Order: sequence, then C-alpha cells, then structure tokens
Amino acid sequence: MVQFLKEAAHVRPSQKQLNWFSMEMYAFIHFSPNTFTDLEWGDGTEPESVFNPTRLDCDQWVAAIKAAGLKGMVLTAKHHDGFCLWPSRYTEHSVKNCPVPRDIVGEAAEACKRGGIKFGFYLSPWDRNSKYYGTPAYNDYFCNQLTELLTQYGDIFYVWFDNACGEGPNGKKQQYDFPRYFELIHKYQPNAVIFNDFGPDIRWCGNEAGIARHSEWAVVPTELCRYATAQTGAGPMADQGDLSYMYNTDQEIGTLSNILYSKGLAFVPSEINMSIRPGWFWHEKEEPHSLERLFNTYLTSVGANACFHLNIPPTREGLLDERDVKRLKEFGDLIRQEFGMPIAASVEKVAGCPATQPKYTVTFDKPVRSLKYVVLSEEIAEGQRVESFRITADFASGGQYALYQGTCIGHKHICQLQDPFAHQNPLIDDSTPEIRQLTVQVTAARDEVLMKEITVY
Ligand code: FUL
Repeated sequence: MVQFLKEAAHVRPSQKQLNWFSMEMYAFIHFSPNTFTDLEWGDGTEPESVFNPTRLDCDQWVAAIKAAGLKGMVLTAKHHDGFCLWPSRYTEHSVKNCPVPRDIVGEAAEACKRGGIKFGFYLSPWDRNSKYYGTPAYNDYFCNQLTELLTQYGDIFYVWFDNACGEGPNGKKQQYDFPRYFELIHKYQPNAVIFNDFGPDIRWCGNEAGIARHSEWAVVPTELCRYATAQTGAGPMADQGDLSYMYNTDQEIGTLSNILYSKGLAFVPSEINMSIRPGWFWHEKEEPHSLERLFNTYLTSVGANACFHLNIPPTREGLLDERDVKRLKEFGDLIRQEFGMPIAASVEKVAGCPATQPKYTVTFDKPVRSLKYVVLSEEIAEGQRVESFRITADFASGGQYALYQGTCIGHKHICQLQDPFAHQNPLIDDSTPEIRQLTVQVTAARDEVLMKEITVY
C-alpha cells in the first residue's frame, strides 16, 4: 500500500503538459456555418455560400483574448457539420467555396503569432458532411485533413478532439482511429498536447458549465485515460474490484480510495471548458455570462489544478461581439486586480515536521486586517502529492483561528478565504482584528511534499 502511494506520488507530467499547465487560460473560438444559421450543430447540408463574414479580423480576436489574460487560441477548424475553415484539398465543403474565399485557419494562426499567443485547433471527428463518414475510408480522409493542419500553420500547441460520434448518412457509426491520429500529431507537432475524453495528455472535466470537482487530481487511473501511459503498477486492491465504470462525469476520479483499485496511474490533468455565452456559437439574442460567474470559474479551474478554456464566438461579421470584448477586459482586469500584488510576508518551513506533513508559517511584514486568497502550488514536475491541508490564522491578540481546509493542490490551489473577523467566536481572542501570521499545514500526502509557492493576497 505504502509502496503504491509512493509510486502514485512520482507520476510525472511531460514537458509539454507542464507548458500547457503554465498557460492556465486560453481561448476557444467556435466559428462555422452555425454562426450564420443560428444553430449549435449543423447537419452538413448548409451551402458554403451561407458562410460570409464581412469584416473578419483575427487581430481583433487576439487583442480581446489578450486583454483577458488568455495565453492561446483554439479554433474550430472543422465542427460536426464538416465545413473546413481552411481550403482543404480533400473536400469542397470549405471556405474555398465561400463568397469571399480565404484561409481562416491561416489568418488566425498568423494573428496569434503577431500577438504573441499560442495557436491550436479543434478538429471534429464527427463529420456530418463527408461521404466517407461511417466507413474505414473516413479515417484516411480525417488523417489527410489532420496532416494539412499539422503541417501548414506553424507551431501548434494543442489539438482538441471531440468524442461526439453521431450516425452517418449510411446509418453507420464511425470507429475513430485515435491512436493513428495521435501518431500523426507526435510526428508533425511533437510539442502539441492532445485533448481527448480519455487522454493521452489532457482530459475533459466532465461538464460544459465550468464546474470543477472538489479534488481535481492530475494523477488518474488509466481505466479512465486509456490513451495515456501508466507510470505505476496496479493498486493493492486491483484484484478485488475494477474501475472500468469510470467516466469523466464521476466526482471521485483521482481520490485515494478509488485509485487503490486501478491497474495503473497516469498524469492527465483536466481542462474546464465553457462558453462565455450559453451557446458555443454566436447567437444574437444571447448575452455574455456575468463577470462574477467568469471569475468564480477562474477560481474553480485555474485555482483547482486545471486550466480554463473559455470560448468566445465570433459574430456573423467575423468579429468578437463588443459585449464579449468588454466582459473579457473586465475579467482580465479583475484577475490583475485580485492577484496583482501579494501581501509582503516571509514563508518558512517549520523544522522537525514529518516530510509528508510539513508545516509552513507565513509571517506578514505588517499585521493585516483582511486577506482574500492564499495561493498554493506544488512542484508538480516531480508529481502531485498533497491529499489535504489546513490553514490557520494567528491573531495579533494571540488567538488562533482555522481559516481554510482543502484537499489536493497540484499546479495551483487558490484558497478563497472568509473574513475571519466577520463572525464572532467566543472561544478565541480576536480583540485586536489583525492577523500576524498564517500557518499552512499539510495534513496528508502520498510522499514527501515539495511545496513550490505560498502567496497571500
Ligand atoms: C462538444 C460539441 O458537441 C459542442 O458543439 C462543442 O464543440 C463542445 C466544445 O464540444 O462535444
């Protein structure tokens, strides 16, 4: 059991997963004939002539994305309707047959390069237009298109695969050949991470509403992420049960009691994706979500050991909607305001604590009246280890108060604190409403804790 925990603690990310984690937030751009037909899922019969953005300006997209602090863009090169935003050689259903033929993938990739953000694409395996769909020839068609995208647009940081799999016109479902698709990506863009429900690099959080689970482990059973490589042996209870039931929507994916049944663990962090509006595509009547909702999602995604993939859909003109542009700027401003200036403090590790239960004191240069967040971060290049922790405050008047309890940390855990002076507690002395020091105590970990950061805002 202890041996297995130690193995679990040493499941490590690849360099490209670390690069992805450090981006924290990036944009999704959903753009297709759906934008013009007011649909979320086109059926592939839409004439190319409907796709007619009259003021397309990918630099405007990039400027708005950067104002929000997002570090990359993922464009729907092809959604389920099969329409290609680049002039693919393998189909006529693309931008090349539009009123104004242009290569939107190329323009977006160039705009990202100019703006200094990363570029990636979404390519839907479900294709409601292709005559090959539902036959083995479709996988060739898909690989040809994937190769075009991987070889014509410079560095790709992310390839995002949707697992949606509807019925083809011939009534057949397509067997997607994911291992073959992954091989092409490894060959042409070895630094790109791959998103898929089942790994290999990044997994789906299980909903499209921006809701993270309370413990979002990056170390998960390969029963869930079957395309990822196991870095451990089987858990001590693997022969007494099995995890084949496991899916992304489950609440407890990486928790200790579950992983004991696993045949092996892999490093596959989660992405929280949602749209700034109710739909993934632009619809005139929809409004962007509130700033509060976006900010809360930030706290429960980036702040909960995941990345935040925020969709902003261009309008029929080919611009981001001014309402969304405004919200993006407000969102970026709020993050900069809340996390721009840490409270001056010195962090020390308390001597003599067990390696799996270390304690750290955070002593403020000057006692503080209020604090909002404690940001914790583990050295995840070495693995994810912390199972639980607590934070207590030492008041200037001598009393001590439990401020926060949390589970896993990983890349980043943003602890949003309650005002300790808001509720009177007769058992503690908070007669002087000032906090002198915090104590961060890890209460359980899978192996020696390597804390990278403790910052207070
Ligand atoms: C889903 C799709 O069906 C939606 O249209 C959207 O693209 C979302 C990001 O993924 O599976």
